[in-house]
Amino acid sequence: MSTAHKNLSVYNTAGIPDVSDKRFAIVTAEWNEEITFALRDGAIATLLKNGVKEENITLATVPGSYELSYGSQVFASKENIDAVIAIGCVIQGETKHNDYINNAVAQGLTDVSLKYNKPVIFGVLTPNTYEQAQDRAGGKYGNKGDEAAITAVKMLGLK
Ligand code: DLZ
Repeated sequence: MSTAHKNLSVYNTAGIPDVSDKRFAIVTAEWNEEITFALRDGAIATLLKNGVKEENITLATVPGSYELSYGSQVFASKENIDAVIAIGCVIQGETKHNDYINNAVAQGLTDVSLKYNKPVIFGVLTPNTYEQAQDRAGGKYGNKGDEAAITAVKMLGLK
């Protein structure tokens, strides 16, 4: 998890590729939507700031983070999508649900990325508390949506 030593909205601008013709899908989980929609806003703003055209950003939602893998696969499998950003927020509760969801999503997104040979970015917060989520959704540690978006942009530079 990020700390005071790593603001999620600060990134190295060296070597950012031209993504003016690239098409992105952002798949956002509705659980903890005050957090996830703030992450999505950050991701959109960062894509636009780095030259992505608004019409080249497709938005979709899924009910919860567990559904991000399938939701991402729907878009990664499309020829007209170059990269997918999966956004969610799984907060630790009284049970171990967070471990199961986080592990499944991390593995699922990796599988989709390798299967379709496209960047599929893990824009999922995994905090212990709601306050920690707020800190990383535009709060004192920046916005993980920004980090996810610039990661997608930079990964396209590898292709
Ligand atoms: C069930 C559940 C719980 C307890 N917590 C979260 C959470 O913190 N964040 C999140 O994105 N989703 C949560 N979910 C919902 C699951 O991701 C999933 O949508 C349901 O288990 C249905 O498959």
